[in-house]
Parts: sequence; structure tokens; C-alpha cells
Amino acid sequence: MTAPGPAAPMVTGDGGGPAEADQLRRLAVATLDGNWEHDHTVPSRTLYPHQWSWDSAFIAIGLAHVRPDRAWQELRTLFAAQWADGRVPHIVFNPRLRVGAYFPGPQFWGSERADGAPAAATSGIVQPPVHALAAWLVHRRAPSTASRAALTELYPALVAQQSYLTERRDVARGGLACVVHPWESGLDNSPAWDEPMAAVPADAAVMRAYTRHDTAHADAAHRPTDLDYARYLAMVESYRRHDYRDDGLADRHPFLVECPLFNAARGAAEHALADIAGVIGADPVPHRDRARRITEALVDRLFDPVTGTFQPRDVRADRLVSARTALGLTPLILPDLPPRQVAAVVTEAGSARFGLARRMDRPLPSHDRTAGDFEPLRYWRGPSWMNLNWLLWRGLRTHGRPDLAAGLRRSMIGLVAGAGCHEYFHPDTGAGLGSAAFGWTAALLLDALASGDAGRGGAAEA
Ligand code: 2M8
Repeated sequence: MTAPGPAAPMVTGDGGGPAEADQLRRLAVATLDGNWEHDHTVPSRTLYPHQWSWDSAFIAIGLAHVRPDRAWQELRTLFAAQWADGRVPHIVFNPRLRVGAYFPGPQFWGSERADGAPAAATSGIVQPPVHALAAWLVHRRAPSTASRAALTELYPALVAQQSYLTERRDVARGGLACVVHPWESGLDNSPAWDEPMAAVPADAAVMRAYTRHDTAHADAAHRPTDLDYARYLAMVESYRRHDYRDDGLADRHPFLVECPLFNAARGAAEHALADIAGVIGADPVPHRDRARRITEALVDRLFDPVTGTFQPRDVRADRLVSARTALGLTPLILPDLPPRQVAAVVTEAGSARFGLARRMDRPLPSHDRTAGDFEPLRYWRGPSWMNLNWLLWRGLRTHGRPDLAAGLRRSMIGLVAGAGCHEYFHPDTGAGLGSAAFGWTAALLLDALASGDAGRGGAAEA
């Protein structure tokens, strides 16, 4: 039961030839055009029919190659729903859709009852802050007077987004922001959350009172379980009960985790804001300082010298979670990651757990493929995702590993050439899973196709 979408391309090779690349580009543009909804792009017409925060950032990066005006509009629309405290909600609901088009919908979130929420109905939680990086990349793709004006307009909102995370979410006061819900990480049911989630009291039977929307459009065996969903709802209820306020979280909230990807995105955002500041006449120095402090805190609090990888910290239990997921590789996007950690992450990525190599058949899975709980079909518990691979690809170029970056890029393009713009993919066979016309897969494919020279030629990239 996958969503209908533009037909998978008739690409016979790995997508690397010029004619094949052109076919793939057309497929990606058709997918993005098909998901365009008056002022934003939906991740999927069926599974996710509203606007999602980090999806829009990735989508803007791809749109910059083909529809730059839409790329800016995508970001503007999202930030129009920013809360007064600076949080950028993870979902902005489209009021034109029928009740029940997505669960949990606006009635469940009840954002209108919270202080500082925007006029639009939104969720009350956030997602990884990849938006400043996206804005910077959209500008850099085709710098112009219009793009500088767009950066100038977005800059204060991007700064406020960062301030919210720094000032309100650093529960342990160690320099890292906490996620208060697995949905905030973007990797909803990653094995990384199993340990902290086990402490959240919930009963799968509560789901009898609700109708899940996702399992009507995707195979239930690929999705989070009912017990996962019962816990997801319990965490929202805990946060919503206090009108999504962040004071006192340590005393009352059942899930508080420092996520490597979320905080790496925060650090990358400060680097991007420094670049943006340089273009619009603001001061880059405070951004570079904050970026340095985030990287130091990540290394200090989340790098495990024994395993040689980054692992989330369960703040309530004050310990690193044991699962070795692809989350641990993502700090590679930080240009100031120290050489020791760069080497460790590249080693972890190249191990049998993830399989990064100069010649590789498939992109990296979302979870350690040697782990007992690796599930190749279940969402974030094994399948390959374009956004995680794109982040790693970017990190490899940033840290001067064009050989590995080129191998990864080829495998990403080959994956979509074989299966189409699916939401996620079987990590061994490359079969397409989930939505068949997924926004960020199309967008990041466009970016990978356009960056061919950088990927092959080896220029380190800022
Ligand atoms: C997935 O998450 C939503 C909840 O936010 C869901 O499962 O319904 C995740 O893959 C998330 O990373 C993504 O942003 C969202 C929309 O694509 O779907």
C-alpha cells in the first residue's frame, strides 16, 4: 500500500550517465511539483499531507536547483508559523485539509491554547534545526540581490530558533539541547530511543481510542508499533499539559535526551549563520563562538571513547544509550569536529555496521546492520534514508574524504535510479518502501546530481 507517485524511472544503469541523470532529474522535479501545495511542499500527499519542519529544509536545498523562488517560499512559510519563543514547530497544519487527514492532528496538539503560538495550528514540538544550513545552501546555489534579501529577512528568525534551543532546551546545563520526544529527532522509532522510551509509562490498548492514519497508507510491519504510538501520545500529553512550556522539564517530563544529530544540526546552523552574517553585514563572531561551544559539548557529552562513536545521552538516567545507530555518524557535518572524532566516525561508518566504502552497492542503513534488533523493513530501525546519507556525504566532503564521498554519492543516485523517489529503502535489496513520491528523497537527489563535480573531484567543501 504505497502512495501513487510519478512512475519509477526507466534507468538501466546506476544513474551515472548523462541521459540517465537527466531522467532522474525529471522524476525528482515531477515529484516535487506533485507535492507542492500552494505555499509549501508536503513530504507525501498521502502519509504526511501537512508541512513538516526538517522536510522543508531538505526540500528547499533541492528546490534551489530548479525552483529557487519556491525554495525561499518553502522556508518563509515554515517560519511564518514560528512561535513567539523562537521554536519552529515540527508540523504546520494545512487548514484546508479534512479532520483526520493525519494523526495526531491539530485537535490533539491544541496549539491554540499555548502562549505565543502562531495563528496557524501547529504541533508543539520541534525537529532538527537544519534550516540555517538550508538557507545558506539555497543562497549559495545562485547568489543574487533577491537571495541576499531573503537571507536578511530570515536571519532574525533563524537566530531566534537557535536561541530557543540554547536557552530553553539545555536541561542538563551542559551545552546541548534536549529532545523531549522521539519525533523531535526525526528518527521516530530508532533503536536509539528504546532505552529512554522504556521508562515512559504507556499501554498499547489506549490506541483503541484512536485511528492511526499511517497504517492506512503504509504497511504496518514497516511502521512504529501501537505501543510506540501509545508512548508518543503520552509524551505529547505530558508536554501539552504544561502548554508546551519548557521550565521544569527536568522534574516532570518522562523523555529528555541529548541527540547527536539534533545537536550537530544546531552546530552546523551556527556555522551557516556565521556565513549568512558575513553576507548580510551582521557579526559572524558570536555564531562561530557558539558553534565551537556546541562541538566541544558534543565531544564532551556524547562521544564514547570506548565504542568510538557518538551516542545519545538519556538525561533522566544520565547515561549514554547503547544502540549504535546512524545518528552517531552525523556530527561529521561539523567543520570543526576534532581530527580524532573525524577518524573515529569514518572508521565506524566504514565498519560492517554501516558499510561506507569507495565502492559500495547501497547507501548506509539507519541502524547497525550487525545488531540483533536491526530490522531492514521497519522505518528508522534499518532502512536506508536519503537525508541521513546526504548529511554523511556532506560531512565526508567537509573533512576532505572525496573518495568516500564519491562512492556514497554514486550509491545514493543508484538507489533512486533503481526504485524511484521512495521515502526509504531496503538496505540490502534497494527496494523502495513507504511513500512512493517523497519530497526530501527527490530534493536531495537533485542536490547529489548537481554536485557531481564536487563529489568526484574532491574539493573540500565549507
Ligand atoms: C516521520 O515522522 C512523522 C511524525 O513527525 C510520522 O511518522 O508521522 C519521520 O520520518 C520524520 O522524520 C519526518 O519529518 C516526517 C515527515 O516526513 O515523517
